[in-house]
Amino acid sequence: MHKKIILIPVLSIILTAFVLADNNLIGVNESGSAIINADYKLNGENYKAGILENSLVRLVVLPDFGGRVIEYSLKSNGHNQFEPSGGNPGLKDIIGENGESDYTKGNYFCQNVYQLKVLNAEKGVSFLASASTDYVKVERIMTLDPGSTRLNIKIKYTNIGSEIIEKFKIRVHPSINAGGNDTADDIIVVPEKEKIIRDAKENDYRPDCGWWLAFDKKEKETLLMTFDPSEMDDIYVYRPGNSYNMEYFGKPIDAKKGDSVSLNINYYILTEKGQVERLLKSGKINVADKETPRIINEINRLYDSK
Ligand SMILES: [Ca+2]
Repeated sequence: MHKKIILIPVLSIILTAFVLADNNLIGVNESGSAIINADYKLNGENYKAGILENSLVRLVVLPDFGGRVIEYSLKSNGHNQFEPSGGNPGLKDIIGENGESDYTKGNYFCQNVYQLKVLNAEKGVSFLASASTDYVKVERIMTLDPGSTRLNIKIKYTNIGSEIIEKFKIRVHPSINAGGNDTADDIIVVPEKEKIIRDAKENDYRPDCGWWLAFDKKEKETLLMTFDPSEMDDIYVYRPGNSYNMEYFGKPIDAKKGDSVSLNINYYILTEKGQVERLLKSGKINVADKETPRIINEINRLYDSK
């Protein structure tokens, strides 16, 4: 008898969610929801969007616009940590139809149409965005964990043509604005083992510490990215003024048919003093031992600054 009483409210919640989503809701569980073909307006244009949500964050992917992640926002205040406007918005793959990474040449995946589907994630909610040419297949899996702001992204590029592709590598280009609007308040912190770098300007940086972050001084919000340094070749900041990129490159290989390159990264949106410290001390992130206390003190000081 008790089981029936418990089931009724659960069912009504699921049915309500279906109605609200106009029948486009194709995945829902206790961790969150996944919607495809939602209407989405960006800079005056209409798009079809995929939307992943959990209790804390919302992720919006535009399959027809290069599979871009155009929104990674906190639900509490709507602050989108990716920059959705400008000439090359959101997070996207910079790889050409022949597998090249030079953006000045060729036809780019980030300008083309992706397929988007909902995956059955072990936990959380998950999308796969994919696109192919005759030469290259791009796959990007994006997952939100239950009850966490963590966004996990697994990217794989595969040579599906008959020719060898030289210096085949992952290149991900996110246009970033920590804390939502106003990039003037953002500090980009990049750690390197041998020289500790703060408030990064345009440059290449060694990826040897496995993390970097952008911090909005006014909103007290941090966008932290973590990665495995052994998978990463280069991290790069470009900061012309109104928006900035924190771009990254995987290790290059000379890829023959069937060879793949891949990269696994995590983003976190952190809003409280001490959260960066806890993550850095959790042992999942490599930092130079001698510098760890100094890095943590400096990050905590950012939260205390006016
Ligand atoms: Ca900002």
